[in-house]
Parts: sequence; C-alpha cells; structure tokens
Amino acid sequence: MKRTVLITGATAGIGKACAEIFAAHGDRLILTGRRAERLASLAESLDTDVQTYAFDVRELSQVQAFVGQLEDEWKAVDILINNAGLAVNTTKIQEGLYEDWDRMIDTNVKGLLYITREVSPLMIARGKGGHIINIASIAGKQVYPGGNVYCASKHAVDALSQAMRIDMLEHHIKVTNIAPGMVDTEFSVVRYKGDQNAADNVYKGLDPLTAEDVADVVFYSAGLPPHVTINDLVLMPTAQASAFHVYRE
Ligand code: NDP
Ligand code: 8X3
Repeated sequence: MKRTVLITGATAGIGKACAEIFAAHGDRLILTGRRAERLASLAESLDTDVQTYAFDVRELSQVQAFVGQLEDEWKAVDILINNAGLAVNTTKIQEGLYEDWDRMIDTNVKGLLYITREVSPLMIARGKGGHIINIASIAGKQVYPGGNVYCASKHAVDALSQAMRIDMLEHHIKVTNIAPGMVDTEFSVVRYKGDQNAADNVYKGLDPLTAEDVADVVFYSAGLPPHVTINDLVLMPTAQASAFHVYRE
C-alpha cells in the first residue's frame, strides 16, 4: 500500500535520494526545502504523486503555514524523514562566528523540533502509528576537532530521537536515528561556504558513502514489520572506522 512520506531537505543529497527511492517503490511524497525550483524539477522527474513546499525549517511561522496548507488527504503522514541540516565552518569555539552557530542550531535542532511538533500530532490523531526517521550523524556520537557546534547539534538530534521514542511510545510511533559517517553530497561545499577545493579534500583518497547508500538504509528501516524498529543505526564508508579514523589511499 502507498505510504505518505514527508521529507525535509529534499533538494539535494540524502533527502533527494530518499525521495527517489521511496518514489520508485510507489510511495507518495511531500518534499520540502528552500530551493523551490529544485523541488519542482525533482517532482517532475518522479513517477508518483508529489506535493512540494518551499520554506525554511528555521522559521516556525513558515513551518506552521506549511502544515496548515496540507490538504486533509496529505495530512495522513506515515513516515517523516527529518533530514534538513547542515554544518557551517570548522572554526574553534574561541574563534567561532555567531551566525554560523545560529544556522546550525536553528536548522539541525530547532527546525527538526518545529517539524516534529507540527507533524507528530497528525500521526497521533490518526491512531495508526507512524515512523519518524531522524538523519543524525557520527558527529552525534563523537566530537572531532573542528566539529564543536555541529557535533553538539547532532548530539541533540541523537538525544531527541531517544526522547521522541519515549514520548510517543504509547502511540506506536517508531523513531529511527540514522547516523552516517562521510557522505559525498553538497554537505562539505556548504560547510566550507562554497570552497569546492576544501570540500573535495574531505573525500580525497577514499570511497565515501553516496546519498543513495544512505537512502537505501533509510528505505530498509521504513519497510520493517510494524513490531520491528531500528532505533539507532551508524553507517560508514568502509574506509572510515570512526570520526577519527579514516584510511586514505
Ligand atoms: P546537502 O547539503 O546535500 O543537503 C542538505 C539539505 O538540507 C538540502 O536539501 C537543503 O535544502 C536542506 N536544508 C538546509 N537548510 C535548510 C533550511 N534552513 N530549511 C530547509 N531545508 C534546509 O547535505 P546532506 O544530504 O549530506 O545532508 C542531509 C542531512 O544529513 C543533514 O542533516 C546532515 O547533517 C546529515 N549528514 C550528512 C553527512 C555527510 O557527510 N554528508 C553525514 C551525516 C549526516 P535547501 O538548501 O534547498 O533549503
Ligand atoms: C557529517 C559527517 O563526519 O563530517 O555529519 O560529521 S561528519
């Protein structure tokens, strides 16, 4: 049966790959992100029912307006993939830029909370359970040099996944925390503020995960029987053993 899947951050990387794999299996999609033109061309390329909404997850009023606009039949969200997120910069705390910190905390923590706060009551009201999949990170398990505020924001996601699982237990809502290591997406270009060279260096000499690799795991997690939940899953490129151990040729 077709499921309704809401994906944040579907304009690029992991979110886009998730849209593609769920669509290929016949699920219908609500796709969000800030770049409207990317959402439109993605929707155009997918052979399934798609609704797109361009807004900024950092803005509570925009999140509420988005959920308010959903037609009743689209309010029946089965799976919420909280994926929108970013890292900005690798400066030390004593040299950090407040605007970088705000972008990370407002997007990765508050944005994820706003979406979850607005969407989870829709799941609960239906009384049919549901599934929230949070895209966390190895940065939510370990703190590495230059990671500081990004790592803190992803540790918060890890904690919020645990909290959601407790709070929504009685409503049969699954909560899956997915923690990838290095994935070659636009992530590093964003982190290094458009410096493609710096971004390329992150993945130099190793075979990183692709967005599709992560999407495969998300899709698998979403397909388990109702009584089975993956609570927490760390996935890495084989060349990465931890946030600190990477083997480069
Ligand atoms: P990308 O930069 O390729 O994609 C990020 C997505 O998030 C884009 O669709 C972007 O859309 C969206 N986004 C960012 N800020 C906002 C915002 N304020 N409002 C709405 N949407 C927003 O990176 P990834 O695909 O790699 O990242 C996806 C998630 O995976 C993030 O949470 C990231 O932290 C996590 N992750 C990434 C890893 C990696 O190595 N790449 C490893 C572990 C976790 P738009 O700009 O159009 O708004
Ligand atoms: C992104 C992966 O290792 O840069 O979350 O933190 S890492």
